[in-house]
Amino acid sequence: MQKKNKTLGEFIIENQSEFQYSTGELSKLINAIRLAAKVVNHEVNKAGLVDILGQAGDTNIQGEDQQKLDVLANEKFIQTLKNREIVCGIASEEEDDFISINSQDERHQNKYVVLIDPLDGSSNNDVNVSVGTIFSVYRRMTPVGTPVTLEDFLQPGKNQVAAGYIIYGTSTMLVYTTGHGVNGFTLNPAIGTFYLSHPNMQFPETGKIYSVNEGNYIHFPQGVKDYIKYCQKEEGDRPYTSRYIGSLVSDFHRNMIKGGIYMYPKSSVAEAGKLRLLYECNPMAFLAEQAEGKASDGFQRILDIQPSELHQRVPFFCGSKKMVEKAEEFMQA
Ligand code: P6P
Repeated sequence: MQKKNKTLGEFIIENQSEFQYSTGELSKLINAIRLAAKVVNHEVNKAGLVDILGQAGDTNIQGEDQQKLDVLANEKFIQTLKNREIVCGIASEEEDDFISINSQDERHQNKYVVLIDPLDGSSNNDVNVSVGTIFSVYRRMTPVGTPVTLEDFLQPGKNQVAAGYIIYGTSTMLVYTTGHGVNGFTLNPAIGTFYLSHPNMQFPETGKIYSVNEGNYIHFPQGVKDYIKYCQKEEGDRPYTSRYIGSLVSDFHRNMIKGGIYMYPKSSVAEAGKLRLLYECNPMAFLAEQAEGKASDGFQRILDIQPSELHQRVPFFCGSKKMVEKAEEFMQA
């Protein structure tokens, strides 16, 4: 068990050898994310004080109104990652296409691609509810020395080499994995340092919280309706508690600590659900499995899905292993 109060920097150095292909690249990559997280955190925390709330007057490829903080978070993460000589490409929820980053010497020597949802749950910005950044890291598939291609981004989630989120909540935390468990770091804003506060985070095997937007109930498949009624039935350790913040990172984080299941199913009005496979479901699924939890689309493991499009959506069931398995039983009945 890792000693608490270690700084993120110390932790990265001590665990450097665990990162495949490591030649100090993990440090640069996570340090880039750490820096961007502190910049975005500063903006999110003062958002109520300056004219940065509300619409940026544009919409993203999802057709969603871009919040000003979305745009700022997107710009900060892209710029910070660009400045490191290890990222050859970035895909973002806020960018229609992927961004190719040529190494300064134009020799395309950078080895990693990063996919981000720069500010997930951003519709909560104006009402002071927690939001988060989600990131996913792969080693490129195409040869080093050539420009990055779409193939480098359309990898199944099981190929991820690192993934995590920053949650801008009552405290700001960076939670990530490189395939050796999940560790949470809390920011001390007074000195701008992240400290290891939640070593070896794990989902309880089961729980009593279910997170789903029940406003969509009438549109859900019958299996989802039946599972929700199962959660609400007075029997054994049920009824469960319903908790849904409308911010995936916040619901996921609470359920990982307390035990629970998060669901964003497909419906008659959203044939593939709402969440995006590449920069929401895959990183959260990697974290879930590394934390002894489970993540599926109701039928197959999220991390096994072969992506076909950059912004494709998938149904998402994620959390305590036994709760996801029970939901799958109802989906597959
Ligand atoms: P709905 C935020 O836009 C998000 O992607 C997740 O963070 C959140 O869980 C979900 O969508 C909320 O969607 O349709 O329930 O408002």
